[in-house]
Amino acid sequence: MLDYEKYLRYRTFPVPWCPGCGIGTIFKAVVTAFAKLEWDPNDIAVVSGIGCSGRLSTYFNTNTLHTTHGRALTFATGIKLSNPDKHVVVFSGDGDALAIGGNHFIHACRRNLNIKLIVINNNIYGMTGGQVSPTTPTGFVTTTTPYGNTEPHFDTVELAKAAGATYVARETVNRPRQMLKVIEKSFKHSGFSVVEIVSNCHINLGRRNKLKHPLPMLKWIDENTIPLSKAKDMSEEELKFKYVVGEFVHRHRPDYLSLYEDLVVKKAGGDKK
Ligand SMILES: Cc1ncc(C[n+]2csc(CCOP(=O)(O)OP(=O)(O)O)c2C)c(N)n1
Repeated sequence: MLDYEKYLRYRTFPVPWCPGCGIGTIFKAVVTAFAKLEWDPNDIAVVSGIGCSGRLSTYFNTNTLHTTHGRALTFATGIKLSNPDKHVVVFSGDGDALAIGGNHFIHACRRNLNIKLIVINNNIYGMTGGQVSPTTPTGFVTTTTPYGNTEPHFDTVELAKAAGATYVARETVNRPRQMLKVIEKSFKHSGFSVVEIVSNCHINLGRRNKLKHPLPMLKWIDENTIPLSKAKDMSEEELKFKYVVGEFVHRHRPDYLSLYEDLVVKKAGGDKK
């Protein structure tokens, strides 16, 4: 029996998310991964931005930091640089990670510090009532696109790959076992990892798009989910608006801190730990 309860900060419960929200499934997967890896709660720092996903850090019985909108990765960078031995896990919504925090996202991928980013992509600005986000599917109605979204959406995975992240995966809340697997692998990885989890916001996205209950919204995600192995034989046209899931990148590249340490040893005569 996995002892994941020691990672839960019960005094802050109950959790604030709407009934049926996918964030609960993600929360369970992350504490399970902590327990499987037997990480000491004192050695973990959970950092989050602002939004429904940003609320997550409050409920972990670890070191936690609930930061400002879009800036979770900057705080996490500071924590990792000053505490290289801590496991730094970041939660960010799609707006947090790819709109206001988009610049930090690409440079964190490029820099390759050993930080584990989980992007909770519910395709909308959930907490503030449903404004369009960089991942809102084209055509979807939101409070700021009442006639439907005309913009193409960002693909988190392609962005992370192009920017240099060394572990990149995508899963959905409909696939908890596969989700746990990629989260665990990202936690074991040494370097900057991006795991995107596609989640449901039936309240602020679904209800304006005929998906106002958890089940139809989860079904819609499921119908648009394609495993990577199958996607390889499909055309770009067929994959339009689909969530291709699986592991996209798992490669080694020296992480920022090891390169920096080497430099200090070489140039300044310092000691390598
Ligand atoms: C600098 C700044 N701009 C705007 C806001 C308002 N704000 C709070 S949460 C949020 C959107 C959150 O959306 P997302 O990051 O996708 O997370 P979700 O709530 O969907 O999990 C916005 C715009 C803010 N708090 N700070």
